[in-house]
Amino acid sequence: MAAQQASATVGLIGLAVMGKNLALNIADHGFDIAVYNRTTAVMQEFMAENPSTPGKLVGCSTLEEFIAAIKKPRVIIILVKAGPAIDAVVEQLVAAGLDKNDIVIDAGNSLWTDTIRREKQYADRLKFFGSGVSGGELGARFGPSLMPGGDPASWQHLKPIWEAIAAKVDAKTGKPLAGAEPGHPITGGVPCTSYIGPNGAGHYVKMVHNGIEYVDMQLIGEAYDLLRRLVGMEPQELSDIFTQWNAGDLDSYLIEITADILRQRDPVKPRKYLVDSILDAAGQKGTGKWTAANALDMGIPANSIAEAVFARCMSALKDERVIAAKKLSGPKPPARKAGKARKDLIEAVRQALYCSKICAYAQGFELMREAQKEYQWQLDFGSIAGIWRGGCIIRARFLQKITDAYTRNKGLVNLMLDPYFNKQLRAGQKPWRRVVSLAAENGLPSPAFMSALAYYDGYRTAVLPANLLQAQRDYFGAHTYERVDQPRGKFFHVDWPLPNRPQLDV
Ligand code: NBP
Repeated sequence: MAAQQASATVGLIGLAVMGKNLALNIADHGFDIAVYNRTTAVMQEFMAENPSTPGKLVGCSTLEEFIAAIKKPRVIIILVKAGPAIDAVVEQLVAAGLDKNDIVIDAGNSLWTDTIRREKQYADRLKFFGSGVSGGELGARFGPSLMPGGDPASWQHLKPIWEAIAAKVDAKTGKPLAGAEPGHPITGGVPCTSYIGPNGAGHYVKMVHNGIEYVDMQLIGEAYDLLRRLVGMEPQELSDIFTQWNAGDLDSYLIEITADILRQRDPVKPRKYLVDSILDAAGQKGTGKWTAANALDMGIPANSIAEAVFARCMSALKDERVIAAKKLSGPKPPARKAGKARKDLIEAVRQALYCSKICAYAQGFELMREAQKEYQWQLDFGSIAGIWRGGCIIRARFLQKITDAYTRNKGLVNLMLDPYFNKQLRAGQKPWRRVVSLAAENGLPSPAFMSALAYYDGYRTAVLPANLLQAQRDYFGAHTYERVDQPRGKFFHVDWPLPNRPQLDV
């Protein structure tokens, strides 16, 4: 179907998993949409597979045709592989005749600093805008969580489309509204999108979302492992436990799919559970690493986010671990638990998971708080938690509690200081400590549980041993120290007693 005239409200480039599903979501909401893909056959197949949609699909074989098919000012969504492909597409769009008032939205997982750079770089040729999109294939199709960042005037053009296609939550309960089907989208409810801030703010918030997602997944993995090896549970029993947990405070998409996964039989060996046939070597695409690296750059302790990335790195050392398992000693496997001991331990793991989750989110929100200072953004943390309530991978009942916390106190310094979360941590910390102790005693790796507890204890400790560390730095490198009895920012040095100290810079 070739484009004849400018009839489409919006255009989309890149018809891989995300692009084709987002295009259908947009069309389901009645927007006519022009679509283009570098490999024309992909576009043709997409058009053939979707002969009739509520909004018209306009398949375009060339970028010139594509541009001509969209009404001005053009709103063009790019969903191609993040990185140099974005620049390549933008340059091609300009060459094909894009107007300087046209709005180009990079909806991929781009590094936020690239978005900041691109907005400046293309400023005299087009209006570059960045938006995080979360929820994978199904989210894109039936309602993703959308994190738009860029020029507020450009947002006004994108807003009607983004609000229409985003996931929706119930206005009162904050629960995601389900039941969308092809051609029948959800129209009521509160959309899981709102303007995040200028330039790279949307992509930054999406990156932190992914960093938190890494910890959420790692924590669930550790809970599974502890229940299996400390308590002695099998996948079907574990599935039932996760189903129970999903009815309480831990109610979330990731807990729900974990319950499903654990009851799945192996299609090749049906007597086994599939989880036992899957190799324990995790992949990663980089957004968790970006979050951890940014935390290091900004000096923000996001240790659980970093540990979740390292845990995937450790898992990837499969061959080394198999050899080391035979050579490095550790405690014997614990005895299987029964009766009350078993029930208590399962509940303790649940509490440890909830407390650790609070710490992981506290770290993510601290990061965003620091980033907004660095980039002069004014982020609305309650609204960001609100956007994540539906459509995205970390959607959870818990996020409503975060929105409530920032509604109570917009200037909340750390999530753990909010009365609700403070109370949860107070109530859960005894079993949490017990679980971490048992993991250490029994040689079971639980880096996310352990680092979350270290974060909690570090944050609530008024005097850390950094006094000794500063003395060491002054001793070997004359790096100076501040005194407890003097104002901050005043630095001292002492001539330490040993002669011929090497002058090192650490
Ligand atoms: P991919 O990231 O796999 O990219 C494939 C698409 O990019 C195809 O349409 C391909 O065209 C196009 N492309 C490439 Br590769 N290089 C190009 C170039 N130089 N010029 C023009 N087009 C080019 O697609 P995806 O998985 O749908 O993801 C799209 C974006 O959304 C990514 O940034 C991804 O990180 C992000 N994201 C993905 C998910 C997910 O669940 N997959 C979730 C959230 C966000 P071709 O057909 O001609 O090769």
